[in-house]
Amino acid sequence: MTDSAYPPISDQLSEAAEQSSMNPEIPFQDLESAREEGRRKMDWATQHMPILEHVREEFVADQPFEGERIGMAMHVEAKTAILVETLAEGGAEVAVTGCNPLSTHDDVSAALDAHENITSYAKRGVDDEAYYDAIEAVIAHEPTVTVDDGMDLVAAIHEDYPELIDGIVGGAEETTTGVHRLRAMDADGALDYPVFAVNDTPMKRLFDNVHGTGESSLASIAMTTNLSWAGKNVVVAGFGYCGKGVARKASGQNANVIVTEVEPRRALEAHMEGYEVMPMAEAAEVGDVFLTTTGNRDVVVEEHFEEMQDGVLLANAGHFDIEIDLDALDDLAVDRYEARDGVEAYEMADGRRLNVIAEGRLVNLAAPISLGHPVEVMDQSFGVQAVCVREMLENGDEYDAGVHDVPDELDTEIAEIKLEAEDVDFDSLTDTQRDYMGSWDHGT
Ligand code: RBV
Repeated sequence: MTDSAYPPISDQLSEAAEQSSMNPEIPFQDLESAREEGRRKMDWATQHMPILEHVREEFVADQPFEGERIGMAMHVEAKTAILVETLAEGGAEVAVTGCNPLSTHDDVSAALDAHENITSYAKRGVDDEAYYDAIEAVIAHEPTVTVDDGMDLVAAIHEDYPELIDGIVGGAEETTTGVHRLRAMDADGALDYPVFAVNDTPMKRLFDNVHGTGESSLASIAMTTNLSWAGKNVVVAGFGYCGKGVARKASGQNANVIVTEVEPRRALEAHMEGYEVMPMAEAAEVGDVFLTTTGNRDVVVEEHFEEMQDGVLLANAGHFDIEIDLDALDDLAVDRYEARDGVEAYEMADGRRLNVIAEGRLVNLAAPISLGHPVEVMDQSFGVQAVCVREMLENGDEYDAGVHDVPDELDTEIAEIKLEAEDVDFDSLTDTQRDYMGSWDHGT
């Protein structure tokens, strides 16, 4: 192991507990009760994760990860914890930390850290320095496989620990932003080991990005504000898979959905779906809620804040907190205060209040009451992650450095496990049909 002094969550919580009689804000009086609560959350999640249960049974029997070290940076909460345990029970030593300073559940992190093959460094509310110290602590385990959500682990290894790359078989990336960063890195010739683009599989994107982001973002905003969607003008920035999900679910909650886009075919698609499409400069004047899903920076900026109505809600569902220009908003504000848990009101000179939810960070995970995507969709995404790690370790030689699509048969395997668990039967091609689909010499 390379050097890292950053302590695992158990040490951090034990120290916090010692001080808890002085600080009533510390939620867990002792490490043991934190672990029990974390385990309770995981027990609930696992009841609704038949795919990981299936994969776990296979891994326990086959021990495909014996002797491997898996480094992970993901949202450390109950569902992710089931993935982490599944990999550990397949024989790996796993070191894990968060991929967002606000998405960790400390109790779950503590429960994971109790496992003999797992070290968890994830802690909620860390500053930038501690966030990166924890990433380094994971890297200090010298992983042979990395699993990222957002690519911070891959980036830190390439920038600061390139000597470890020879020992890394490969990696897997969970999210759109991470895959985007990886592809940019690959195009620059700077990515030195193979990484699977888990995000881009049908089993991830068509469910997690669409339904997961749609449901959990809207639920988090509703619970954080106690406000209704019905009759609101909801501005969805970006009509990618996440934006489509948010738009569809908001529409289902009786909101009037406005979409902003920069890509002509997506703008047209949104228009043909029946949403209003307009530039953000116009949407700013009429929106009640603004939800960014673009993955790009500076989507809602000063000129937009100046036009917004009193009381608007601003939230981001993209991976990083760069979509809403909070520095500019802060500069415009004459006052700032916490209007509710997870809601920061910025008061303008003319008295208008613009309310930012979860500090402009990934709202479905970073608001105080957020729980991330629903369990069922994460079961699918993490099922794909699990078989990708297996594939990388079984057939790593077949993958050159760079970004790789997940082999379709792995994605199909996960779909079949899920359909069987749901007791959904479906058809298969006859031989004649298969021949027909594979031939070109038939016409009218
Ligand atoms: N995501 N994870 C959760 N563990 O509760 N919820 C969402 C969870 C993932 C999702 O797959 C998405 O691609 C990514 O978070 C964005 O960081």
